[in-house]
Amino acid sequence: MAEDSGALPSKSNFSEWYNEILWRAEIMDVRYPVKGLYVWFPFGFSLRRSTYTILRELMDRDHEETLFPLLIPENEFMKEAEHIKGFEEEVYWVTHGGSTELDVKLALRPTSETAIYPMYALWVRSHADLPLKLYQIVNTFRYETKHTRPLIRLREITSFKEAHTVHATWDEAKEQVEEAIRLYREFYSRICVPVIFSKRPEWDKFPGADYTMAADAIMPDGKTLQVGTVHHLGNNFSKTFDLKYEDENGEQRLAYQTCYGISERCIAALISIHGDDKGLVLPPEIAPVQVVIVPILTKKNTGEITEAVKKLESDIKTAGLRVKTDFRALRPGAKYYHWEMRGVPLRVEIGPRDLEKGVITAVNRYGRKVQIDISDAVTGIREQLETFRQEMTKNASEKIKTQIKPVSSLEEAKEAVSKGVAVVHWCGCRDCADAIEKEMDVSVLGSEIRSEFIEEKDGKCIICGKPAKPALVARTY
Ligand code: 5CA
Ligand code: ZN
Repeated sequence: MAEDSGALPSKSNFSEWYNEILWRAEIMDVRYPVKGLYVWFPFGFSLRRSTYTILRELMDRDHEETLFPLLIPENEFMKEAEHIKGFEEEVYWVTHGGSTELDVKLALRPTSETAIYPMYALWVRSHADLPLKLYQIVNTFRYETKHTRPLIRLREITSFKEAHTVHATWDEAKEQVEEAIRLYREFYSRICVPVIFSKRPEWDKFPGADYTMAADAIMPDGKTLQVGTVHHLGNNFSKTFDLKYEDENGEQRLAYQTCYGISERCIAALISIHGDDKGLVLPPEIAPVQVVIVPILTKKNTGEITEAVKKLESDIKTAGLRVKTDFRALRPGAKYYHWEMRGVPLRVEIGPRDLEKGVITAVNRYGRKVQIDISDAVTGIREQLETFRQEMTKNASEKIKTQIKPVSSLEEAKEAVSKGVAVVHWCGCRDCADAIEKEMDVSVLGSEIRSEFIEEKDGKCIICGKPAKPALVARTY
């Protein structure tokens, strides 16, 4: 669907590189004629499917999957004051059925609290119904006014995984927030994307939440991308939607809630952090094609090699790996280029000399070459894939370490945010955050940092000098 001609712009020009790779690697087509809406190419959709399979697997451990309607009646949407304030300007409204004006306007969900919680109020009767943990993977709509970008800032978020839980107490909901953070950490570690969790400042929390914990990834240009959030909703929504349960003593009590979400931004982060000048670099677990076989055919050996290739392909498939053989009438170099662009972790070549020696040549996406005994090829291939996954994780950790810098002055912070995240001491007050943000084009992302890369050491506020905790400061997407 995309042409194989022309080179990718260098990744040092990240913005151009990003736009181009989505097209060349057949992830998204940006030519759909509505701003902020994009089309998944089948190859991109396959990457989405394997990525969301992991997310589903993690959720399915102790959540149940559900599916709520896309449309939310205006009266329900307008119940929770903070929530309305946060989303009012971002909602698309359905006002007509044909030419008939609707009695009650319908909102396209920007997120599903106000669709789900009226039903939760009907479903939850007693403490025996708690905790309740459901999730859905759906599209949501937000009329974003900032610059839209494929996979990053969408007006139709196509892959919104949202979980909504109900608990008997505030503390249990807090424990669920911690559990969700653990799940998201595991998810991001499975797709080899390092994330930093922190607590968003009061003024930046989710509309209607008690507090918000957010996961940020650092993009190659040093800007951060919020790739997931976990919200403690307290009893703010349960008050509004009359979500109560009967406790052990027969008394009616308000429930406590959490919600947490991840969108296709996870794929944007994955592509951006690992891709290189040749194209995508994908972790084996989610690569649509895990192994590509390129036969090196000569006139004399065509039959023999074709036979060996077919046997190998069938063995790899039987082992449960996603494999493709490229028999196209192209130079091997053109095939390498094609599959490197699509991030295939391992390429296997079989030529006459390999056959003579009883081996196959395996080249991973970083270009490292090894020979594997053909008689036990599947074991060798599995080992290579696992080694490659470890290398991807290591590379990402090394990269992020260079992008995080503890600083003790505004001058140093300015320098640090040109390359990544500055870790400053901040007292937590709004005035000091404003002062930092005014000084440079950044956001104070939050404190209470959860990251193996950052030390949680007390200090003095970089602005006012009062006792302070470390906080993340960065330019953001
Ligand atoms: N109801 C809560 C939890 S599901 C909620 O909506 N939280 S949110 O607004 O923070 O969105 C969850 C995540 O979706 C964000 O952390 C962000 O990673 C992603 N997201 C938000 N807006 C967009 C957008 N316009 N395009 C792509 N991803 C988005
Ligand atoms: Zn201060």
